[in-house]
Amino acid sequence: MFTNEEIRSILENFSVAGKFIDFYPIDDGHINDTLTVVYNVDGKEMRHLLQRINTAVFKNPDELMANVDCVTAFIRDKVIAAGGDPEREALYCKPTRTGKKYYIDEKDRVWRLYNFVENSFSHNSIESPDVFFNAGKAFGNFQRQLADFPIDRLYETIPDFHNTAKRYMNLVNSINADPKGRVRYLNEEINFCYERRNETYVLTGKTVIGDLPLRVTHNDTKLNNILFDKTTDEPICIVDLDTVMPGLSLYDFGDAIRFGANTTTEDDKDVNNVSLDLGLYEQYVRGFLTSAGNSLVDEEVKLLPFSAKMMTFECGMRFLTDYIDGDVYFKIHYPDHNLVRCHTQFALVADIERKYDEMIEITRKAYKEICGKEF
Ligand code: GN1
Ligand code: MG
Repeated sequence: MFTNEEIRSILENFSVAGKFIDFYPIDDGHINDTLTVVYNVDGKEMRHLLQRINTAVFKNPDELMANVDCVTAFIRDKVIAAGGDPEREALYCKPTRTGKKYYIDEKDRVWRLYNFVENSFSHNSIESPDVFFNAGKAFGNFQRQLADFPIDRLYETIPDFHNTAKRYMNLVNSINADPKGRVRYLNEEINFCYERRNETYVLTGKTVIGDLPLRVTHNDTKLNNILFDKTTDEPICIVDLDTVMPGLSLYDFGDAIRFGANTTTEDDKDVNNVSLDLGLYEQYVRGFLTSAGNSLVDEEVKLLPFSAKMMTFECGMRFLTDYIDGDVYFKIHYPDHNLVRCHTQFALVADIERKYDEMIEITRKAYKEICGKEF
C-alpha cells in the first residue's frame, strides 16, 4: 500500500536519530493505517510506530493530538510514581522537525510517530482464560490511572461516540437515504434493531439523572489494544488512545466483552460459531473488578451484563449503517465485509440475551467475593 520511498520521505520530517531501513504494516485496525518502522542507529536496530490518522473519522487532528498528548503524559507520571518503566508502560509521540505533534504530507495525509514498545505483542483471540482475566485487570487499571484526570481538558473527538440511541437514529437516517439500494435485502437485520430500540436509551438516560458517573474512558477496548510482554505474558500498556473521552465505565467493559468473550472472530462468516463464552465473561468481570471494582458505584456493576449487550448491539448497528451507506467508514477487505460483521454482532447479542441471567449471577458473585459488596 505504501512504498519504501514514500515512507522514507514522510519520516524525514520527524526528529529521530539514525537511518530508516524498512517498514512493516500492522493490519489490525479498521480506521487508521499503522506501520512499524525500523531504523539503524549506530549499528543497532531501533523501531518506532508510524500512523496515518484517518481524518475522515477524526476530523480535528489538533484536538485529537492534544487529547493523546495530555493523557499519555498523565499516564507517564503515574507509571513513574508507581516505580514502573515509562518507556514500556506509557506511550508518547515524537515531534516533527518543526516541533509539531504530527506531520501533514503533500497529499494532506496526517502522520504521527509513537514510541515502539519492544518485546511486546497483542492478542487477537484468547488462548487461555488468564489472558482475559489480565485484560480485564489492564483496562480496569487504565480507568483507575485516569480517575483523577481533569475531565474538562478532553475534547470530544467523536461526539456521541457511544450514544447508542444516536447510533440507532443514524441507522434510521441511512435506511431512509438508502444510497446503494441495499435496504430491500436487509429486513431481518433492520427488524432486529427495531425490536431493541427502546433499550438504546437506557445508559444515556441513567447518566442524565445521575445514576451513572461520567469518567475518563478509552471507548475502544478491543483485546488487541493491550500490549502484553512477550516474556512474562503480563499486560504492559494500553494503546489506541484516539477515542479517550468522557464516557461511562460500562462502555469500556461492554466493548471488551463484545470482542474478547465471543467464541469466534468479529468477521466469522459462519454465525453458528458465534456465542458468548461464559467462562471468559467471568474471567473479565473478575479481572476488571480486581483493579477497578472499588472505584465503581453499585449501579455500574449491576449494569455490566447489560453493557455487554448494548455495546455489541451498537457495534452491529454501526456495521449495518456503514454497509447501507456503501462502506465509507470502516475498512473492508471484501464487498459484504460489513454485513458479515453485523451478523456476528447480532448473533452475539442474541446469545447474550439467552445467557443474561447467568451473566447477572456471575457478576453478583464476583462483586461479593472481590469487593465485598452487593447490587
Ligand atoms: C474501530 O480502529 P479500531 O479497529 O481499533 C472503531 C471502534 C469499533 C471497532 C470494531 C474510531 O476500532 O469503535 O468498535 O473498529 N473505532 C472508531 O472492531 O470508530
Ligand atoms: Mg484499535
